[in-house]
Amino acid sequence: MEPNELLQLKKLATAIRRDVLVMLERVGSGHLGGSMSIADLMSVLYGKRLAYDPENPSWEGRDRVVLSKGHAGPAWYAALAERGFFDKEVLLTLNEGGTNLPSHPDRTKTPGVDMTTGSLGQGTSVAAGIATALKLKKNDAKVYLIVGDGELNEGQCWEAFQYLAHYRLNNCIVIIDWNKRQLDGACTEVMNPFDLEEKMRAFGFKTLSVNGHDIEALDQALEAASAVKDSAVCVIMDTIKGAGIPFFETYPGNHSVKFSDPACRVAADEAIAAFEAQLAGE
Ligand SMILES: Cc1ncc(C[n+]2csc(CCOP(=O)(O)OP(=O)(O)O)c2C)c(N)n1
Ligand SMILES: [Mg+2]
Repeated sequence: MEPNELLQLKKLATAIRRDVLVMLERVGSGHLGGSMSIADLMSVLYGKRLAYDPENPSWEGRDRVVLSKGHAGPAWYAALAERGFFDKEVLLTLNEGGTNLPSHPDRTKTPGVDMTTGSLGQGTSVAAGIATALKLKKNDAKVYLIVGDGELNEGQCWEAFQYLAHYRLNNCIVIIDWNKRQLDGACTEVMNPFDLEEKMRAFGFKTLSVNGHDIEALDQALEAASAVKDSAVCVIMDTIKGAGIPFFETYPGNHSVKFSDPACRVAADEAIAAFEAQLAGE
């Protein structure tokens, strides 16, 4: 990757992290950890890999994104705003009455949001349906399905994966955010997912593993995933819940942060200032 392209993608990831913090702190609480773990992915998708037109969000040729772990909506909204789907001021309406940015994505409300999600597991089935429809229509667009590791507790995911594998739907790239934590603890303690790569392979997928915070590696993994021809494909992203802000990486309540805790406000304000300085300095 050209150094300048890498720099631009890093800046986009930083802007997404900054925007998420500003949004969540303003509204007083929200899903910080799972938003931060996909910030670099959102940057690579919206800064490089996806075909889309912010002026025409329902353009038929667009790649589709299904954020099945819908509670990470703020990271998606930040990416969409940064890439011109709507004004950045709209971000400040997150979760307000009448907003177009509900805490969980709603395809009827937000330009660029292709599927309503939030009830974990369901996004996997609709992504499989979208991928099937695209194949039937001979539309070469891809579906990027983002699934949480805790979300995999939902049996529905495994039905959808079996379907994707059986029909060799290589146009649906399954991306698992392996941040090792779910709502109230470590995945291995709450409901052990065991070896995800081995498991997906046993389900008939071609699998790739990547550091989900290494932008260049992520881009390469998605490139390789796009080139898979004859089978379903899954990218397992090794990530950190709360990534990018050391305080929140280790904060036990990093799934849904309450900013009534003064320590969280201080950490968020310091991180926002640091991100602003980085963005201004480059
Ligand atoms: C069907 C369903 N059950 C429970 C919830 C509540 N819930 C929201 S997020 C979450 C944990 C998800 O963990 P994970 O998929 O690992 O998300 P991440 O770590 O990326 O935030 C749960 C149980 C939900 N949204 N949907
Ligand atoms: Mg998780």
